[in-house]
Amino acid sequence: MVLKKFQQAKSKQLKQLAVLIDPDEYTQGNLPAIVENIHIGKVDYIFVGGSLLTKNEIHSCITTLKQLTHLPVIIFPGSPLQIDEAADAIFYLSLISGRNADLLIGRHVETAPLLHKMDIEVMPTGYILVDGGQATTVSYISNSLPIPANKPEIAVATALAGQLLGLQIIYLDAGSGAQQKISPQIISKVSKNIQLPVIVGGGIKTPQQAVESCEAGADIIVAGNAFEQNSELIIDMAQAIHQLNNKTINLNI
Ligand code: 1GP
Repeated sequence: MVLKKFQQAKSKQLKQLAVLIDPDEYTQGNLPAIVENIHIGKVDYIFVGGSLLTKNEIHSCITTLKQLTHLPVIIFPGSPLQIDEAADAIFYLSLISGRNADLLIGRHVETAPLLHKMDIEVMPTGYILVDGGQATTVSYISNSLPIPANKPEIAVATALAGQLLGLQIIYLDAGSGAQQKISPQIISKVSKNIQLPVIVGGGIKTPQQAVESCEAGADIIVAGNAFEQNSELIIDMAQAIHQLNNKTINLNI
């Protein structure tokens, strides 16, 4: 169970890395190379999806990934069209930073009967967009305002509401390709106030930024864009996170 893995790592204060694969960018031709670096780096998870996909490639992308790796493949769906039983799990996203009823309950009602019959782990997730310095595809497509970057108290209140509603994961996202990643201040305040695993993504481009986000309280770092230019960066980012984990393990001995 993927959620169990998130919870177990958090309980041991171990940080994890997920690589986000955009099915518009990867084909059967270039997936093996990125998966090779994912394996060399000992990455923990592969997320697949996007706010707007222009090609109908999600199924072939997921089935190719499942042939190439035993790592959990988790759908990060931008729309119900991205549901695919070939994946191990799906984030059942509620966009709790927004006030778009469709993304708070409408899509869930539409997809629940289908998901209920599928052999796929459904993970209730509070999805929180934070302003990353420019309009992103996700804020435009979701027709929702991100939380202002200088208002951590709103992010904390939103995450707490998600936890009280029974969601199991909080996903803080500045949006793919964000100019500015989410600040350590927001990550730290949110993670100190909730007990759920916290995923942080959007605009994380360097190992240092990943480490900074982990030190602030992120449990899982997700990055995608940066690896599209340079997939070897996966290895460096994973190593930086593993070094942080080694320090934690040594402290606990
Ligand atoms: C996934 O938005 C993140 O939630 C990924 O962002 O593509 O900027 O790494 P990047």
